[in-house]
Amino acid sequence: TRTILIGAPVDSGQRRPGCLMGPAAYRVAGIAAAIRDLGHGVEDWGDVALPDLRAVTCANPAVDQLPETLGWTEVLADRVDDALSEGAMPVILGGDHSLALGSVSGAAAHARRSGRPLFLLWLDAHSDFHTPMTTTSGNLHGTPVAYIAGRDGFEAFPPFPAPIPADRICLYGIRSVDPAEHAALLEHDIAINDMRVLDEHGIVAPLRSFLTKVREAGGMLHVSLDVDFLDPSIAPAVGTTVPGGTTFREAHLVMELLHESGLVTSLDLVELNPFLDDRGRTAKLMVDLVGSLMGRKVFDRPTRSFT
Ligand code: DIR
Ligand code: MN
Ligand code: MN
Ligand code: MN
Repeated sequence: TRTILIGAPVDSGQRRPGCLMGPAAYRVAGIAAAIRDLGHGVEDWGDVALPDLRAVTCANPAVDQLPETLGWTEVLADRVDDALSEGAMPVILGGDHSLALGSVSGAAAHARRSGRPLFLLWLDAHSDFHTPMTTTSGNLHGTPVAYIAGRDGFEAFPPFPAPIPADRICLYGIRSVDPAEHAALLEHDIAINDMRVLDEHGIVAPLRSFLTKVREAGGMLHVSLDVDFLDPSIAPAVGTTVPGGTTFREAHLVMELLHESGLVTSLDLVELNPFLDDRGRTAKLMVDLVGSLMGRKVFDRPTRSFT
């Protein structure tokens, strides 16, 4: 696989400074070498820059840093679309989760042109299903899934290219959902694999069933990995820790299954706040997980069928 690293020093989707240091932390933790050592091509396109801001308004006065987030959305959509158009797999080094407003837009634009359906796997403690109209925190990192699913309330943003139907979206690992998100999720047919589901069925079965759908549809698959998908005891470097996250082995198993599926076409690494890290351990763990997603394993196993 040819991979392209895209640095996204996005810090406008929440109010705790530090995510802008994420791309540098991933590079220091050796992300390029980790991928290259597995036999893949790696190109680093550097960090994207924020374009000149446009004046935009939003009916909800709580919304924070809308012009900045809009600027990042436009530039990242373009860059991710470019990387996919070169036949490569973009890996977006975040940056807070608002960057997915742009990265998934780029993937969706590319999928539409190539005539393939796009699927979304959201590995996160949060559902990120607010619209700019329903958010109470005003932090736009809590909104990308709603944008991607085509919900109303994003009039300040470019129309999402070919919104992803709810049955092609899989939320995985969630354990913190605000009341307005909860109500909206119940009206959409999104696969909600909260921690209760994963405790009861294990980490493998729900993922395999989603991957089967992707494969049968000949789809592209965008994976968005939020640091808080992981338990805070192993991944402290995130502004919004939530107890009860996935363990080291569970997270690696998810990555190993994703590798075996051969379906992942683009990847976000989001919400790493290196200022909160403990001697780089969270950055190193995220790089390690990327290694598993790109094919690192102790012994080869026959590729499994997911049915
Ligand atoms: C929280 C989002 N529900 C909010 N929190 C997130 O502020 O709307 N943290 N996404 O990662
Ligand atoms: Mn372009
Ligand atoms: Mn998130
Ligand atoms: Mn989160």
